[in-house]
Amino acid sequence: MAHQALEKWVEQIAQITQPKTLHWCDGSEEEIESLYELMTSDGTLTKLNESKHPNSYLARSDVNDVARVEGRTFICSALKEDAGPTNNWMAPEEMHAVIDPLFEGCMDGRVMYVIPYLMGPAGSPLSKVGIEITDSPYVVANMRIMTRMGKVALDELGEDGDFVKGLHSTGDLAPDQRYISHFPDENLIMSYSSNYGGNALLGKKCFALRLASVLGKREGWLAEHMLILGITSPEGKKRHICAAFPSACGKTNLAMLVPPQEFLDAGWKVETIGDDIAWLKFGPDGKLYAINPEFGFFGVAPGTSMETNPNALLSCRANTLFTNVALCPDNTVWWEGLTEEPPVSAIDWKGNPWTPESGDKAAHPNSRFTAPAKQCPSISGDFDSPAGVPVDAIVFGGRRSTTTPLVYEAFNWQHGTYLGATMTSEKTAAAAGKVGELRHDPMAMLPFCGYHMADYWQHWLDIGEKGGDKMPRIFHVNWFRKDSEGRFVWPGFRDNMHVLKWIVDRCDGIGKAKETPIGLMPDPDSLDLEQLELEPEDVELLFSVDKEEWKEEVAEQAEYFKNFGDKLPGGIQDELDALKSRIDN
Ligand code: O2Y
Ligand code: MN
Repeated sequence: MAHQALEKWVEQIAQITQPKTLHWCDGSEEEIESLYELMTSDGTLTKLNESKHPNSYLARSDVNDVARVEGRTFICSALKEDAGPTNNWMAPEEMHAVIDPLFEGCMDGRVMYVIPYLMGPAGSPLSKVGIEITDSPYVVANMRIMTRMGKVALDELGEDGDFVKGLHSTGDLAPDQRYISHFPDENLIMSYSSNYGGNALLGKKCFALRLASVLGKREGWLAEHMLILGITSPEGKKRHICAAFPSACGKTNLAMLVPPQEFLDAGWKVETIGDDIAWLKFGPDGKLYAINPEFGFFGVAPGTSMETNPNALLSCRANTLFTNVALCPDNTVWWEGLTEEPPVSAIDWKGNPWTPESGDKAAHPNSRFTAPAKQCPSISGDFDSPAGVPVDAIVFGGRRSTTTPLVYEAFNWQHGTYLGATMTSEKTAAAAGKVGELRHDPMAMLPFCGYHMADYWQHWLDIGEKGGDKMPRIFHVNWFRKDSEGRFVWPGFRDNMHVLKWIVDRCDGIGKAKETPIGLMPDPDSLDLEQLELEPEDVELLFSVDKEEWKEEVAEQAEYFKNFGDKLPGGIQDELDALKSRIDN
């Protein structure tokens, strides 16, 4: 028996959008082969060199459609108050009045694809079903990599299961008609006039973070912008870490970290469960368990190389869709940072001839690879586990050239929530705004929290209250501290393993820590940094807490919290007051 509410909705959308045909996606090989054939013959895709990139393709997006558009992303809750000061809000009826007419007849002459997809492993109590309706075969191909698509999702849905509705149309890609709209009360996403990434692959940021965060608040769980990794010690003890970082902080690299040789020799193992999103729910034993709701990686290409992230590069060798990277004469791909030597010539992301002398970027800075997660050499055997993995530690991070030490631990869950709520990062050249300027990005959820940020912090406090002493420990890291000459002091990349080991040691009750005004910090010798050959003054800087800098930090945090008025949770205010008094004394 079919799911009647689903069939009715699909019929209704077809009536409105008037496609020439309707196609229910089953996720089969035959289906994707025919879509790839269609898209190569109409020029949407270029087939890549079959021996070097088997079954892989290159797409170029419209030049005005190359990234998520926060300015045109809306939370349409009934009350403005429920979207809060960090989201764009429009009343649901007002947004419907704007966006519904855009969908009228918008699929004329096009195929309407119905994509059933599952976020999370089959049979998991943490997983949820979404249905995306789209007129873009490129979106279908991406969704097939990024989610568990087709029959598996319909089986999970059954005859009367709940699902999140997503309606997407390419429109004519006009930026001023672009709307990424979320209707939490209707479990509905409507996206118009963009075919790019987070704007169009509705399972990712729109469902798995913005709507899921609202569902999590209602149902007592957390939808987080976090990687998930597993670390196994030489003794065979496995620990799991979820970590949230703003963009440009090396999140994908950490998710796929290859430990330094001495750790490998000693028997340490790091495994990847997720690179971007984690759903966390209480298990039957009262601990928090995490799943990665996604099935693939939508990774940023520039800067990815065998040196910076071999596991990412190996993940996208085959069965991969590249978007906005450069095309080499032998039909392989290239982007800035892939190799030291650029190709002698290429076709750039806009489709124009390119040489290194041209001075332009060959690949767009936000160019991407969409690759199956299971192709990652470090993927964990628990990736498909319906129960998820027990979370031992949560790590927050940011890019700070001053003030914030390499690593410290929160005193408790409430203090840890405060560390997440006060996350800041310096803007890099890739982000809009002045380089170096601080941007607040609480829990790295600023663009992704689907409701009032202060209510979200309260939800974190409530979850902590419920979990009691079974909650994960919370840490803060900063890989980006600079010396007076502007040089990064910490080598980063593989050597972040030294910090992860201290975190794991803390979870095991063997890592030593001392109390400081900002939290619990390691003695530098408990990190065993000998191999790194750091100068003593570098080590001192990495672990220093300068009271004058922290006085400014606290004042700035207090100023930031004014944006949330009397919605600011008491627990967060208490932590601010306590930090201020520890710094002042
Ligand atoms: O511009 C986009 O649509 C991609 S943004 C993105 C992609 C993968 C993982 N995270 C992000 C992000 O913005 O956090
Ligand atoms: Mn992300």
